[in-house]
Amino acid sequence: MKILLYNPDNGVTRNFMPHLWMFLLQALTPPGHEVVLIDGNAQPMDEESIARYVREQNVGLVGIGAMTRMIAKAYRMADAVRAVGVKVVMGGPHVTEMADEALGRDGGSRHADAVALGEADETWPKIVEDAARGTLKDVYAPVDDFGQERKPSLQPYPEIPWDKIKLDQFNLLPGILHPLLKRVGAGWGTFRIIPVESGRGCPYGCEFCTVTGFFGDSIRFRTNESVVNELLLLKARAREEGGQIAVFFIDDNFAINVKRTKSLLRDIIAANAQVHWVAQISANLLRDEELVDLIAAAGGKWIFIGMESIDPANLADVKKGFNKPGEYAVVLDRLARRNVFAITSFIFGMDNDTPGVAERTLKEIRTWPPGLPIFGLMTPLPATPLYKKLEAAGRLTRPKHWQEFIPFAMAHTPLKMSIEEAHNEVRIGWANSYSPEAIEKAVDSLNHKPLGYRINILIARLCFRGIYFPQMGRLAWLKSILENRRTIFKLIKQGFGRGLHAAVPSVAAQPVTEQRD
Ligand code: B12
Ligand code: SF4
Repeated sequence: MKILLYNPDNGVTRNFMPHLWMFLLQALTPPGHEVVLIDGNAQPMDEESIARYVREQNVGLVGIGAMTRMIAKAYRMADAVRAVGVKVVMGGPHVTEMADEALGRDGGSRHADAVALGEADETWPKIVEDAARGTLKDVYAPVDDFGQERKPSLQPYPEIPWDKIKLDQFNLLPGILHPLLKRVGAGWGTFRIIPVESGRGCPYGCEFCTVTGFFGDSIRFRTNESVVNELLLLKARAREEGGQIAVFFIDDNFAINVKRTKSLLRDIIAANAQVHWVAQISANLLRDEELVDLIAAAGGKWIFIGMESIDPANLADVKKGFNKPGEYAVVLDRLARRNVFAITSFIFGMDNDTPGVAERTLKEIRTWPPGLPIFGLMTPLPATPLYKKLEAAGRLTRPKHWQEFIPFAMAHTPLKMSIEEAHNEVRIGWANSYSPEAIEKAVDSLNHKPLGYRINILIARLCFRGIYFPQMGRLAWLKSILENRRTIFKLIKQGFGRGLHAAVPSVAAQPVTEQRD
């Protein structure tokens, strides 16, 4: 049977990274079936084209995964596939919580023939076999023989054949840059960011987050060996195809067990398996100097920190009181001293926020080493404690906001400001952090740092501005490049001064050595 695994585009930005679930399920598919992956962010498709594709390619089963914000598109694509008589199974965080919606049991129309609840590592082979036999069931739940929920241990973990998988659709380097990159030299034919997980689960239970409910509060880890082998495979692939690979450790809290993280990082270093990587780590875990040393030595370049707010009352309100705004600056300095950048994520529209919250936050941010601040709105995702609280209080203004997804739009009214005011605060946050002046200031303030480090933040800022300001397509990119030409030319000038080869950081092909001031 030919199986298509499809992830819809998010309609706003092009994701910079493919989705892990597809590669994982592909690796877990029983032998005898062919699996094709299409990520809508890399290969945009509409209803007509997916229907045509499954007919022409004789696809026997389509698996669709989606987050809440892509679910409306996912349903439309599923409807188109089912209309040509091909079975659809859906999985992922949204349909796990809203299975009745996907199956048309809530009074709406049916979109999926089957739904895979929760983690599907163990149910997927069964789904494929049932589909091949024509005995697909409505619901597949990860349970043991006694009907108790069973979470995959991640030991053993399937080997994802990164050396063989077709990754053509996931090259981040636009064709327009190829001639320039050829001048830079070998090793820049492709640039891919690959998702890798080292563990699952988070015990913290922040009120707005799906993770504790979905993956559970006990953490499961892969063995160090299996993670290291995966990195070595990726590194070898980058070398073979004359390209660059960076890794996104998608664990929700990569250092949740500091002792284990340190041992993994030591093993990465010992095996010379360093590639440049990004990981999410909460600020409270970055107090440990040795951990941060190891992060830098093992290839860590960007750490995503869910700061959420600089107001302790807001943090306590959403059960994230373990974040201490008073120590944010120290943590960021600790990373910056090792040339590790921080992606600092904030949420506006929290219940203690008042107009002016963006400026108050920006004022703090300006005192920190430059990084990548990002701003979002408090969003009640289905089945989270936040959703339940707001629903019980009658505060949801768009209870089924995902059915008509609007980017950067609230679905409830915060207590101390209006919805419009909250939207405005987010606009102020982005406009002030990603204006050409702000980008120039950030790059200039790093004049004492290596050129590669400054190029890194320039490219990252140009990419990240696309999360909020529409930046799809060549014209939008060209506009952004023109607006930032002063900063770009400054760096190019310095680069040619030193020789461009020396200036452009190689991402994967060389061992990463710790850079200190
Ligand atoms: C990496 C990541 C991203 C990446 C993008 C996704 C990517 N390319 O990988 C980035 C950083 C861009 C991102 C952004 C956002 N993310 Co995000 N992200 C994640 C993260 C950390 C890891 C995803 C992952 O790979 N997990 C590991 C895999 C193995 O798990 P999985 O995807 O759930 O798949 C398993 C099952 O769900 C199931 N399954 C999944 N799909 C399918 C399909 C089929 C057919 C079947 C059978 C089974 C199946 O099988 C898999 C194996 O068990 C998750 C949290 C998490 N731990 O999952 C949040 C998460 C998915 N993100 C979330 C959110 C909210 C966002 C944002 C909206 C945040 C924001 N406010 O801006 C944005 C928007 C994304 C967009 N561009 O539209 C939420 C989604 C909740 C929801 N109900 O939708 C999550 C769960 C985190 C959270 N705090 O709650 N994200
Ligand atoms: S926000 Fe981060 S720390 Fe909080 S529960 Fe979710 S994954 Fe855990």
